[in-house]
Amino acid sequence: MMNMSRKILVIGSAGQIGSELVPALRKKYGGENVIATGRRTPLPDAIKKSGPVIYLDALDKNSIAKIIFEYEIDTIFHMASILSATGEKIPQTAWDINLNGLINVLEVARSYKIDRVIWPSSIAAFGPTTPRENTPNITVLQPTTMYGITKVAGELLAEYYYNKYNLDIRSVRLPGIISSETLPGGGTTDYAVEIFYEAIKNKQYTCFLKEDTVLPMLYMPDCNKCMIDLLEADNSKLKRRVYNLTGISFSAGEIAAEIKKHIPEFKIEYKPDFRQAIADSWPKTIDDSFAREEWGWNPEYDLESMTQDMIDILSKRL
Ligand code: AKB
Repeated sequence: MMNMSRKILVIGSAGQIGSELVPALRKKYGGENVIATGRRTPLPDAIKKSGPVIYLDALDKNSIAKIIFEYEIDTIFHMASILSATGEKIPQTAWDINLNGLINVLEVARSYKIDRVIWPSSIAAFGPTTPRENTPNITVLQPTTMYGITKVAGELLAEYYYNKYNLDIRSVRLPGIISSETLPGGGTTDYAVEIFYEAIKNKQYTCFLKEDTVLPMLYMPDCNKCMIDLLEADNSKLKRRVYNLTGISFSAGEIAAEIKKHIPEFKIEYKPDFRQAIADSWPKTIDDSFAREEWGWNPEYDLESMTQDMIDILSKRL
């Protein structure tokens, strides 16, 4: 049964996912019941106008506790994170924000008896020693990026807090997210969003990954669906805290070809940079059968329908 009376705190509401997750949650649970927070990046107007907005630094445990107390929060989405490419430039900061932020949330959540915490892991938890095709849920986790290291440690913390303190924390290893509202920042899969903006504005894109680089991706409407389905999943059906998850796997060349069907003049060139090595250490395709079996995960978009939707939305806006 869906709990419609949640009081939800979203940490990291200005990010690529947060900026679309907050409106989706407000639509479902009511504007006043979803508290959007940010730290530095301004929040979109739509979020400012549709419900409460507060400053929050996840590194400050007391201010998390204050919001939980004042707003009687029972559910937390902890979305604030430094992504893979930025993480390689500032690894110590990535560790600090990603892991100290998470443990603060977990500590406050357990002491305030929070009903549920959702925290995304990533395909970055995998590394070069992981099988790259149809990567299983239970497999080798030896990432070579600081971002990936924080995700593996975070996954272990999630299991630890669940087993030791009975804190109901749930996680998915998100692939690259493709979205039209907010540009991603500092990730390796960002090319799959930038390519649409550049194709529409300039009819040309220089890709920082090689043409045949295949990565798993997910379109934002499916990502929102995933977050809400995971939140509402019946705990008795969940046999683990962390799930593999995927939408569509394609290469840089394949998405470029799909865009060309809509914008025939579109030209792409490939100039791989340091992010190529990160992409090469991640899976190409993911086995998400546990998510499908245990909480009914079933994405809607394929490469064709996602491309069509992105081009429709961005052509109107740009
Ligand atoms: C990144 O590219 O760093 C992220 C991710 C796959 O977690 N989008």
